[in-house]
Amino acid sequence: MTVEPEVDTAGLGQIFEVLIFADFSEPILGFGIDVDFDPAVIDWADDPLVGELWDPVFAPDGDGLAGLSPPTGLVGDGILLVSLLFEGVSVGSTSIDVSVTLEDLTEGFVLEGGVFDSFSVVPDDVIVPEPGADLMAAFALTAIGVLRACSGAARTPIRAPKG
Ligand SMILES: [Ca+2]
Repeated sequence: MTVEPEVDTAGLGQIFEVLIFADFSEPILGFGIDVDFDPAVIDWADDPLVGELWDPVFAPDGDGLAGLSPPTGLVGDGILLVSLLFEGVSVGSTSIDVSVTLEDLTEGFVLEGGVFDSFSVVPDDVIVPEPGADLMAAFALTAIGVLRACSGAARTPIRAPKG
């Protein structure tokens, strides 16, 4: 599985999407996962959407991160599992990772015969930077703009009074 946030850095209050894709070498009939992140840095902005190749199913832990693909299962690369919406809630950085709770038998990747497939995850990180960093950059750009405007004005020839 790969975790693919649409941004590397998210502003405070910025809502951004994170997609989770999987490669299946054998047909997978259903999946259930958990998504792990630091809730002090980012938080859910909306309910997750299960990829359109799956039928969303009830997840006992309430996170909605589960889908089924009856009757033949799904096989192939780059299959979208879920689309997530997060919001930056405080300054910091967090990894976004995927895991499976072993005691929760609705989580994992189910092969024909009801056995679970093994899996690996490539997590990713999202940073919520200090808002001051953006303000300083904006101020610097404004200052450069003002300097340019001033030097431009100085180059404007001053008309000599007629007469
Ligand atoms: Ca779950």
